[in-house]
Amino acid sequence: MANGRANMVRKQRTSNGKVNRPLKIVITGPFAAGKTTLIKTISEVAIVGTERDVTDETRSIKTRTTVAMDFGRLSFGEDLSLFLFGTPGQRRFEVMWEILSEGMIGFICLVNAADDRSVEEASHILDQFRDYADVPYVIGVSHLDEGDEAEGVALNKVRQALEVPENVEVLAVDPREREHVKTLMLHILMGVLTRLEKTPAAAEA
Ligand SMILES: Nc1nc2c(ncn2[C@@H]2O[C@H](COP(=O)(O)OP(=O)(O)O)[C@@H](O)[C@H]2O)c(=O)[nH]1
Ligand SMILES: [Mg+2]
Repeated sequence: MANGRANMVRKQRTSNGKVNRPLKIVITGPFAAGKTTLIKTISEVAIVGTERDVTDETRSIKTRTTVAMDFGRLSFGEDLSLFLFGTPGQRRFEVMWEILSEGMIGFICLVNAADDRSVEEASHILDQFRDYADVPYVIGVSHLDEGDEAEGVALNKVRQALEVPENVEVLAVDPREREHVKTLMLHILMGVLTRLEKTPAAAEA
């Protein structure tokens, strides 16, 4: 395990000699928020997932769920790639959250705006992830097409419910739409790059 992880985050040397490493971004959020869909939409490699049939009462919501993680990759130019790790949403798989958060340089928390329980659960997940590491994050609000509120109202409700600080973005996203997901990725990337510039030592670590 230790070895596998070391390989996963090992530094890459690019053709111009610059040392470079893949940046790990975690996609978290409650059950059925759209995490697996988001990674499938944007990943350049076939997603490596661990979905299994749902066996409990949530079966009516969807029939497959992530039990360990989803993995995908997204590159920007030659020098920059993001490794995307999607977490399971259900609390009984919570042990995976901390493992997946190790070494992350940012995270996205997705929340289903059409479901109050999802917003409640996101609040708990967000607290956990803020605890794991002090890294930039953005909130992606999904299922806006299913609610009856105006987008601005729904986004504000989520911001308040999750007590999101003013400097953190709460963005609308349909995880099925490539352009939406790309925009979300650019926002988290900007947050990460801004943070790295402010703390150059962290970039060398
Ligand atoms: N209508 C609608 N469906 C969505 C949206 N986001 C995700 N879904 C659907 O919700 C279901 C659950 O998504 P999934 O990616 O499995 O959720 P996960 O548990 O967070 O991995 C899938 O059928 C998605 O297509 C959205 O913004 N609008
Ligand atoms: Mg999933």
